[in-house]
Amino acid sequence: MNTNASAQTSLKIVGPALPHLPWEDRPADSSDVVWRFSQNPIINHDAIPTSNSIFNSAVVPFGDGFAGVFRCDDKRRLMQLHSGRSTDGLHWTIDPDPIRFIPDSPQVEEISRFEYGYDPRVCWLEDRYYITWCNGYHGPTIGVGYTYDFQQYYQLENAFLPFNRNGVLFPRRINGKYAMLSRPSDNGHTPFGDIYYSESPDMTHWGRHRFVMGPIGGWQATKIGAGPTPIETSEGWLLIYHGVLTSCNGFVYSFGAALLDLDQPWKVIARGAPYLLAPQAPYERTGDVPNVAFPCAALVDAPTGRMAIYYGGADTVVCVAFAYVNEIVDFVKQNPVR
Ligand code: BMA
Repeated sequence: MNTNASAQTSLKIVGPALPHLPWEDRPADSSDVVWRFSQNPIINHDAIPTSNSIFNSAVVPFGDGFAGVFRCDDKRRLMQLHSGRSTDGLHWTIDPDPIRFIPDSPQVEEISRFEYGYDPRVCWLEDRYYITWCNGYHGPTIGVGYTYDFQQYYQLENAFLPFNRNGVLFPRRINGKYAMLSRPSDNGHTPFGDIYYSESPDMTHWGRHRFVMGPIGGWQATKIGAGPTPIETSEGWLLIYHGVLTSCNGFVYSFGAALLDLDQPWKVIARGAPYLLAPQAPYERTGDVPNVAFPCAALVDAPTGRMAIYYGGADTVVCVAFAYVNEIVDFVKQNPVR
């Protein structure tokens, strides 16, 4: 059997063809559903002169190549967002100047003083790239902005009151509304955290909040949070999410997957019991915050189901792992939380 072929499936993936996405076949001696890029990390902590660390970052297809928003903690240890471009998705040129959002309206100007920004997500939705991030406004909440060109960025109202983290947009309207997952939190190193669903008619007013899922034990015992933009499939939305375990040595961040109902995404169809990837490589175990694998983006080639997951390693570097969407869906269905 060719272990590099994706499993036979009738799964349909909604999305563009992306034949040039970064890719490396599964190692011959591996049966893992998610496998690491052999050249990890792809971005080192000092990729720009001012950076202490670059991690938890989001990328999308853009033009002939790729673009993204990167979390760069600077040498003052302030958390900044930077724009980046790449032709192959692996070698990145990161703008040395941080993003400064332009208020989209006079009302937004009132809240637009940049305190800090981290853990960005980027989502192509209708006609532009939306950015959501953890935005400092009297504590962490979900900042929302957009760009057309990854040069000028515009800011909208924060989606929620503090405290909230891990705001992740769905890539299309659901039942006519914009839709977002988020994780209400506290002002510190939150020891709890459930994923909620919220909707909006206009990307400004968010409501009709619904509980999606919470921590359940093991690698996802303490808190969970949505990762990359959910991937639409004929079996439901495939959500990759991080889960946190509290060990004697502090938090351990791994990631796994769940399938959410297409029309009512707060309904969980299946949730994988085992993790897909836990911090086991040296660059996930050692860094500014040890034992962290934190996914913020995924590139998918819809016709083949090949997928490149971008995640931060140990709050220090950017890494990539590969998978087939249909294999993750099968894995979740075959190894569900009961
Ligand atoms: C979370 C966020 C992430 C970080 C993680 C581990 O609360 O701050 O950016 O990767 O902690 O430190």
